[in-house]
Amino acid sequence: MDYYKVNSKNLSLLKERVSVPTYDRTNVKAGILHIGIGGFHRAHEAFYTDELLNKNSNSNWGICGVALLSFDQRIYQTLKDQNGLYTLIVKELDGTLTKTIIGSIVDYLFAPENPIAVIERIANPEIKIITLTITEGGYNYNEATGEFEIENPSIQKDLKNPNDPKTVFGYLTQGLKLRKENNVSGCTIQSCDNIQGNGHVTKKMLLSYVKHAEPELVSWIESHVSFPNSMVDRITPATVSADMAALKETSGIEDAWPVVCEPFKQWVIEDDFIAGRPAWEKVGAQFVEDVVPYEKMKLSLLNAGHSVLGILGTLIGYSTIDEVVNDTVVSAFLEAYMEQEVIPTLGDLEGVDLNEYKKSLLQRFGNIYIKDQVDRICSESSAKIPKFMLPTVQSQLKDGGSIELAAFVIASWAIYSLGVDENGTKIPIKDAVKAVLHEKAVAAKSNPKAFLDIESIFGSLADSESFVEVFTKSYQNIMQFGVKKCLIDLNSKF
Ligand code: CS2
Repeated sequence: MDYYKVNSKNLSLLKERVSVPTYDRTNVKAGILHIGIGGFHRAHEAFYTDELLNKNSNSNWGICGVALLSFDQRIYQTLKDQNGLYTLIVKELDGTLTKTIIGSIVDYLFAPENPIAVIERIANPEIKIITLTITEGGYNYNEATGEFEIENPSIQKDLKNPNDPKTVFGYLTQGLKLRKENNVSGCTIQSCDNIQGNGHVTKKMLLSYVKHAEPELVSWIESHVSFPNSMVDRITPATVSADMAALKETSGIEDAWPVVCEPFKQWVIEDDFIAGRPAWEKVGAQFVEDVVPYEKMKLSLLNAGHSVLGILGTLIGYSTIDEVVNDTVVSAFLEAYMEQEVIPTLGDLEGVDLNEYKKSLLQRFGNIYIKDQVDRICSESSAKIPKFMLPTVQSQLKDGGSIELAAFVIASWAIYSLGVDENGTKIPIKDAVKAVLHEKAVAAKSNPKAFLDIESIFGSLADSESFVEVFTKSYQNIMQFGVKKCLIDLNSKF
C-alpha cells in the first residue's frame, strides 16, 4: 500500500480511502476565529462546520484556528504542514473506525509568533464569531469570590503590555478595541467550554478585564458583542501513537495529529448571534432559548461522572475510563451518586428523560474502544471539581439532601493529591495548583479538613459541619480500608 500524507495536494488520492471534503476549500471564508485548536474543538465545532460545508452548498463559513500558547506550537505546525486538514477517527461502539478528513479549518495563526496578526484578525470585518475552547481553568475565575482574578501575574503582564498579550483576555480586548476604532460591526463570542453559563461567565470575565485595561470599551462591548451560552459534548480522548499507527496501517494515511472521538455528539446553543451564524442546526446542533438547564445536566452528570471515575479509578490502579466503569462496584457507586445526589437537583427538563440520559452515559463511558485516559480526566481537577461537582453539593446541602457520595469522592481526591495510588504507583498529577493540592493533602493526613481549606477551590465548604463530618469519615475509611472496600459498603447502603 502507498502511504499518503494529509495535505491539500493529496486530497484526490485520499478520497479513494476515506471521506474528504466535497466542497471547494478555496471558496470557504474564515468567518469564525477559534481560540484553542485542541482535540475537542477538532472533534466538535470543526466537525459540525465541515459537515455543514459538505451538506449545504450555500455555506461558506470556515474557521481560522488560533494557537494561543507557546505550548500549542506543535498543533499549529501540524495544521500548517497539512494545510489545515486532519483526520477525525470516530471509534464506533462495535470497534469500527469511521475516518473523515475535516476541511473546515482554512487558516491558522500562532499567537506567540505574531501577536499583532491575531489582534488584527479579531478586528477583521470578515470575522463574525469568535469561539473559545480555553479549558475550564482558562477563564481566570475565582471560585470563592465569583470574580475575575485581576492579581493573576499573567493578567497583570497583559495589562502592562497591551500589544504583546499572552492571555485570551489581552487578545480579545485589543482585537475588539481595534474593531471599534475601525468602525467594524460587532461580533459574537461563544464559549465552548464546560462551564455552567459559559456565555455569561465569558462576558463577566472579559468585561472585568476590559474595565481595567480599556474602560471606554466596556459600553461598546455591551452593545456590539453577544455571548450565547452553549452546551458542548463529545468524548475526545488524547490521541496516542497507536491511533496514528492504526490510521497508517488500515488506510495508508500519515497524519501527524489525527483526532479520535466517540460517535455521540451534542451541541445545544442559545440563538444569540449578533453578526449571523452558520446553519449548524442543519447538521444536528440544537438552538434553544435557554441552555442553562442542559448545561447543568451535562456538567453534573457527564463531566462529574468522569471525575468520579477518574479519581476513584486512579486510586484503585486503572488507566482508562472504560476499565473503571466496567468494574461493577465503581459503576454501581456512580449510578447511586447520579440517582441520589445529582438528579434530585436537576428539576424537570422538558423533553429529557434523566434516567435514560444516565444510562446512555454509562454506555458511553463503557465504550472499550475509546480508551479515554484517567490522566486526561483528572488533569486540572482543581478547575473541574468546582464546576462539575460542587454546585450539586451546595444544592443538596441547601435542600437537606444526601452529600455522602460526593464527600467520598472529594475525600478520594484529597488522597489522590498525595500523588501515590493504592498499589504504591506514582500518580502523574497535572494541575495548575498541584503544589497547593499536595501541601494540603499532606496536612489532611493528620487533619482531613485541611484539604477543604483551599478556598479558591472549595469556597466556604469547610464551614459546613455536616459536609466536614462525612468528608472526614470517608477520608479515614479510605485510608484504613481502601477505596474498593468502602465502595462495597456504601453501595449496600444506597
Ligand atoms: C471530561 C471532558 O475533561 C474532562 O473532565 O469530562 O473532557 C468530557 O470528555 C467532554 O466534556 C465530553 O463532552
